[in-house]
Amino acid sequence: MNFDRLPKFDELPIKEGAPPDSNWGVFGEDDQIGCLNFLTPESIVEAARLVRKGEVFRLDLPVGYVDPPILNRPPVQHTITRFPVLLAHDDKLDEYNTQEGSQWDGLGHVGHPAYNAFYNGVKPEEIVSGPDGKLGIHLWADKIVGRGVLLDAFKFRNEQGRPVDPGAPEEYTVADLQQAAEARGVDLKPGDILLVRTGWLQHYAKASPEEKRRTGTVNGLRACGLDHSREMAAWLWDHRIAALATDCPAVETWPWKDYRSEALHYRTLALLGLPLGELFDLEALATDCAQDGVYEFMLVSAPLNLRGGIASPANALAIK
Ligand code: UVW
Repeated sequence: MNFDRLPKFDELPIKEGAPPDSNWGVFGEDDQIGCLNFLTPESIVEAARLVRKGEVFRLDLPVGYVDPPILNRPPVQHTITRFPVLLAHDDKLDEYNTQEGSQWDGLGHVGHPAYNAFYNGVKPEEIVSGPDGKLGIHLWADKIVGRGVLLDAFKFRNEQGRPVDPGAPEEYTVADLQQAAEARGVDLKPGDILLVRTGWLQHYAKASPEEKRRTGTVNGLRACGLDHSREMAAWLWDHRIAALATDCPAVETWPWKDYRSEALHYRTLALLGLPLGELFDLEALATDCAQDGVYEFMLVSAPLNLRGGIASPANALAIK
């Protein structure tokens, strides 16, 4: 597919009856993987060339690190069970929510309330567990491999003398991201898996137990993030970003300004089919990028092969 021929954001939608600012139909009537279509065999081969020093960065937090998990999700219970006959053990995870920590939001996670639909017009009743479930996370099981790029927006804003308070719903704009890229000589390319460090996770690491308890609740959570503007959606689409992940809880700020129509979740997951990664651990990677001045790497993520699944632990590695 020649991505240059795809419509620009201002030319969307291309399909009659599709919502404004949606790319529904661009990757096909029945497409279910959205912007992951930007990842091609050629881009995977290119990404492999970015492995130069043999360093591997795990991008997910340990399971159970965010304690309690945010947005009232239950904490996972891990027990080790003893095998009856052999000297052997198994694991048992109870109450495991695939979004308890570092995670991908699948395209069945959030739909657009104004259209009562998910990406590409999928209806809520089509999102079901099992192989017939539309937009299931299993469709990504072998898809997320490509060139990762880190923008350390938190560091950039600090250096600018315009620090962001990660524990408040303060926004990063398109201009912040664009300038953070330019400051480090990063050129975005079609098919990039874009990682944005917002500073939220290093803030959370220093929080008191009381603050962490408050952070776990829907009403108590306060977090910085990307702004939810039309301009942001346009910038992501026109750069042909394949997936976007950050170190904050919702990619965009929390609480959202408008739960009815304006959230970045609606603009990306529902209207563009752009996967969102949340609570990615970008700390060690950001330190390394600052040291060697290289902000690109191979990124490999193998989501759960859960048929009809809604989301997945990130299971992500950046390899330099
Ligand atoms: C919701 O948007 C409800 O959750 P998350 O921020 O985990 O995607």
